[in-house]
Amino acid sequence: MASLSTRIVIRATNRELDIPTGLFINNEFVPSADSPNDLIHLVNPATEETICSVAAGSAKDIDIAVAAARNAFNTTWGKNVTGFERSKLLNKLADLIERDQDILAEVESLNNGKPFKIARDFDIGDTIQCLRYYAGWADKITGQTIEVDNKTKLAFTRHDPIGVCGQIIPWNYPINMWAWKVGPALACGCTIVMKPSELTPLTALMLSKLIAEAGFPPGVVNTIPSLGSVGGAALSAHMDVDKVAFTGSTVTGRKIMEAAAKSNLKKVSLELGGKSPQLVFESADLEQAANWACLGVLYNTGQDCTAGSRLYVQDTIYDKFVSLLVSKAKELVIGDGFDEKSGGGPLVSKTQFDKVWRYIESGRAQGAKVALGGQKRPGKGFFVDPTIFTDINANMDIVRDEIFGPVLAVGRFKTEEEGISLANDTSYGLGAGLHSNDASQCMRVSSALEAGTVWVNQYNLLNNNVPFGGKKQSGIGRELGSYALDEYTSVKAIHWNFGEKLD
Ligand code: TXE
Repeated sequence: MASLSTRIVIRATNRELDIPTGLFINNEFVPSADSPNDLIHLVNPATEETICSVAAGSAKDIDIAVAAARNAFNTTWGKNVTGFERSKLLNKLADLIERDQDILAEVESLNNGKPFKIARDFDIGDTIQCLRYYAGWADKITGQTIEVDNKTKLAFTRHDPIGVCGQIIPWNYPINMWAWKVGPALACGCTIVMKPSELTPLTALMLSKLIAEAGFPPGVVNTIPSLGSVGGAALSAHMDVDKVAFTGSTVTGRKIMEAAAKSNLKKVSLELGGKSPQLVFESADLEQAANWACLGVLYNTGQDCTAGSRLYVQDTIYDKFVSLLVSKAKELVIGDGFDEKSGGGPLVSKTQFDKVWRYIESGRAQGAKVALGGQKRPGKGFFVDPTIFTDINANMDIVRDEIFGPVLAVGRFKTEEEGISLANDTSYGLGAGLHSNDASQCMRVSSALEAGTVWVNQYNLLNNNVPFGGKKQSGIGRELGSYALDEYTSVKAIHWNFGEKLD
């Protein structure tokens, strides 16, 4: 039977840690109710060694967790807790994460592969800010007072917490995605059943422990590590879940929406894949544009939903820009996350590694030219070096599909119209970027690009107070900023008659 915690050793830092490995329900770690022997085995993507195993929750465990969340919603949380209290607890949680920042970053790096320092300073640094940002909102969730037909009537709205939320998160930013979902849900007074990715559940389990330590009542946040086809599917189809929030692939997003439609029509928000374009115009600061373009596609080793994986360069500067880009991309060291020199880690899994290689091979087979990388490394670990393709055309798989690795397809355009049309030639609409020193051009092009986020003279930076989400097949709904609060509240209109009599 699965144990409820395990000791792991982080060799790089000589740290020994007891990590929870059970299901987290009602503020306690418990075994699966009906499949206690089912385990998920976790692998360190830098070494391919086993880290440990965690419980694999079943559909029945999801039922139990949803019942706990419903009970908390109806008793200690939901409309029974003040905004001040929610704010205090969210701030306390942020403080505890800050206290444990190094430990969490080590485990994130071990499980996901990303560099420890990036996990600590950016992923977890942003998480702390995100929770504090939503702590600030918790006591400011208000409706409107609306004048209606005559002086004897008034209408007002309340923004009620939507209820029990299923939250299904991926493996590329395990802690950030946790915070983006937990922060606004708790600020609004919702309760949660969280299903972390089966590849990277460790930090979600550690954060669950901090939920209890912060003093959230039992059942407010429950965590069920589980396979997507089991726990994720059960949450999406559950009749007593009021909302499901998802980040992951477009294929899975479709399944979730279908399950929601076929069950109780729960509210759905989806943050899905992308094939985000960047345009480099001749007036751009080329040095800067190359820096941002590299960050855009290589950050997190390309495992980024907004990865700027298609780059279109104006033909007058094409040759100069491509050689600049290649020389900058070469500088990035992809290596073990605990190696100080690593700017990027391995891909998260063998599956992801094989997928990225299939695309690199298809790029070659379909006639693109390799300007950088494209060679397999010897040895252990799911490492892929930055790879840049040129001489692309619109039908190539590397131009159409989300690869989710450090692979860039570079094309060229003559006119602004052609650049915009190439950029928008995709079924996705998550991110887009443009680099230009012509202000009117920046305004024209940013409004013409079909994406939920457009970066001008930068790429891939997000802020907790700015909304994020996709158009087209990149998703539905918005996370971050005040917009995320709409995803976790339901508006009730109250019509109040204080004078009109019916004859
Ligand atoms: O994603 P999945 P995978 C893209 C990226 C990547 C590809 C495949 O291109 O290569 O997706 O990755 C849960 N019902 N993105 O297979 O399956 C699953 O357990 C409910 C982009 O890992 O979408 C995990 O918790 N849930 C993306 C989560 O969905 C289900 C981030 C994501 O896994 C489920 C990750 C089901 N039927 C991958 N099946 C982004 N937008 O950032 C799986 N899950």
